[in-house]
Amino acid sequence: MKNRWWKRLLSVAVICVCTSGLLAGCGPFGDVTAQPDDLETSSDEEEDLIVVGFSQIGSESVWRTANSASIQKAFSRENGFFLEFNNARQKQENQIKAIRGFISQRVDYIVFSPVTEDGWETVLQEAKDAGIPVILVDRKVVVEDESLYTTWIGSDAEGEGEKAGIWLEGYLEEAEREDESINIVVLQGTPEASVQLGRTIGFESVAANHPNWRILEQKSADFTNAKGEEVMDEFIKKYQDIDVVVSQNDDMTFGALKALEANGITTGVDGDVIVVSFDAVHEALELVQHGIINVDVECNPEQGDYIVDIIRKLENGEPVRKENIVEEQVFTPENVEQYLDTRTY
Ligand code: GZL
Repeated sequence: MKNRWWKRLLSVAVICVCTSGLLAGCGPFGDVTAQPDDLETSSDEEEDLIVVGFSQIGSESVWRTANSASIQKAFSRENGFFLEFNNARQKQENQIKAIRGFISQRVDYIVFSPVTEDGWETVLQEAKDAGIPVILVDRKVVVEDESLYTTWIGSDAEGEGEKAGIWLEGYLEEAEREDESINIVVLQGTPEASVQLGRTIGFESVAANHPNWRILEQKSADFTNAKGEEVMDEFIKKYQDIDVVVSQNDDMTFGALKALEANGITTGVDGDVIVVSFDAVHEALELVQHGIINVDVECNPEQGDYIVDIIRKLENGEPVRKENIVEEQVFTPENVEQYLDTRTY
């Protein structure tokens, strides 16, 4: 285990600067938080803490909050880590500034979830030149030189989109509506986010097999509740006959349900409109249980332990896969009951 006393000292010094910034408001580049009691003098075991700089996209959704909780729980001092956590508030420039801050602090690892796919080459090259491994989590980047990051852990977004389409195929068949003209609107996540593109491509790949499925419009509601309500209201005013709402995360679904209800439109198992959602956070699964949401395709936010396992392997000089997909499932009113009490988010 590399002796990290000088990094620890520097990190504490930087924390002092950022914390003083925090005392006067947010840190220099988004919200910077460090582990509690970081100002204690370092002792032997502390000198061996693995210093991780984490740039989180923001706090736009229930899923993101669960993802952040998973990271902060996994990268604890008890587990041998010193975590510096930055919330970029949905801005790529804040993520880039945070990563540059981690480079100047010479952290041991940089871990981040890229808000969108493009625009990372320069800062990732800087991290590579500094000899700091970069681990991607949740969303992906598009770079020519894939050596700019060590590995990626996350969900198969395209597979999630396909699962939604396959579920809809089965549902319509069972309802003997497989030959009916089906009007679909799609609430998309953040433009150019890998997960939004993946879910879109995946669902479209299934829809392409059904000439009677008409995707009336796909529009970004940026993964938020408020925008979901706003865009759904627009769809309702624009299209007279919507049969299916595909919403690429539960927060947008919550907003869409408000707009539908405000217009007297019912949803779910016995409703006017079929609702297909993604993420499967607890609050949404309760709506699946009550038949308000027809199906929820899980996107597992609990990636902290996966990343810790990968860092342990890297610390021991063991090889790691370039891509690591987390386990996920699909929830419907028929199967959700058995999971509700045991899920942690
Ligand atoms: C999915 C993740 C998405 C979630 C949203 O991997 O990037 O971002 O589906 C979150 O809830 O905002």
